[in-house]
Amino acid sequence: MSALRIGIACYPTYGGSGVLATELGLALADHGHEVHLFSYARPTRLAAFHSGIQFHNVTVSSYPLFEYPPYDLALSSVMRQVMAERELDILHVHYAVPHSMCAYVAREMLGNCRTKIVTTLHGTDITILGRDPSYRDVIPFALRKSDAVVSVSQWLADETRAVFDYGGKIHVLPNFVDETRFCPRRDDRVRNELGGDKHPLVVHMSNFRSLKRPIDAVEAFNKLDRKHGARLVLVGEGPEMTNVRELVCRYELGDSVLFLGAIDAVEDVLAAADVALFPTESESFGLAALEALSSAVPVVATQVGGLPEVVEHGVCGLLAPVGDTDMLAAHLDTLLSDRTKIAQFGAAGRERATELFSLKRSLQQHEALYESLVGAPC
Ligand code: GMT
Repeated sequence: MSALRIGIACYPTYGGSGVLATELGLALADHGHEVHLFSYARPTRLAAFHSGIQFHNVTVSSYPLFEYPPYDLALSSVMRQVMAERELDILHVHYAVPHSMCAYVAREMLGNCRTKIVTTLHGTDITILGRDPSYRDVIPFALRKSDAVVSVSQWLADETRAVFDYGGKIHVLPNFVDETRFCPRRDDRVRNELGGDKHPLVVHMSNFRSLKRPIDAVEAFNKLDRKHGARLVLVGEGPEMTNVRELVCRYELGDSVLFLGAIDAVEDVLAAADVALFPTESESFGLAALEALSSAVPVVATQVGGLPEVVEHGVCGLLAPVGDTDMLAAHLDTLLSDRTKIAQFGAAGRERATELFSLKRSLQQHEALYESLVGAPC
């Protein structure tokens, strides 16, 4: 396809939507497209200079009247400027609130519809904000004004229809993984450092919000009753961490739980693990679960949201109802008791990740979508 001029708006922080948007931008730039990234800070994954990507930092002026400085207006203005100067073909916004509405306002200000707007829904922009009276009318309005709406799972597409009574087309373009980064471990250095030469390793990786139910990770792990001498490796930081520490103390699990905090090289830790554990309450997709599969690590998770689209129960992981820590513990036990099963599930997960959720496949899907929109009548 011919090179396009593509704008991408996202949140810059550690959340999966910002990571995916940035990785997509990098892949599009590597493929010869001109990419413009909009955010209020440089996304963490855009650390290095890339000649194909320009970063437009959105700054919000303060003013004595502003109790809430209007980021949305500042973003719309920057979008409009770049749309006009570079004649963007596509403006792809990630996470509906407020990015989708900003894209619409920017295009209205410009007064022509050359730039096609794509809105990708990531999860809580629908499941939480979509039900919030402050936002529930504006989100479907912005979706109807988008030229294409994308959801990261079939479940989220169905949920969007249910929440908004939205009848437009929703393209399902799942999360993707860089399978060269998240790959099976090549040596045991990190695994040995974590004690994996003596103890099976169960890893839980999240932002430790209550939604991720990290407490259930500790509860389920405790129910193993030290049977396998396993270690629970906790990766990430967040508001529930104090409660997690307290529970670890109460169960006297201090010698079996490792707190790694928020680290960049999560791929090394994931690949070192025997099992990855995600007891989450709600998940539109579950990028971390996909990264575990790509690392050939079986997943024990909750049967919720889009997770069953990622983790095939009984093939590359085992699922349990939300809050059922007995069943989560039983699943951990099943896997930790059988190294052959761990290897089989791991291989199946790696195959699933590389076949269905590769960066290359997602790039093709996005390019095909953009191509279908460019030049289309308004
Ligand atoms: O919706 C959120 O909580 C934030 C969002 C993010 O920015 O990380 O997470 C969602 O988007 C990810 C990327 O598409 C998905 O993998 C996560 O499952 C999803 N989180 C939830 O649905 C809770």
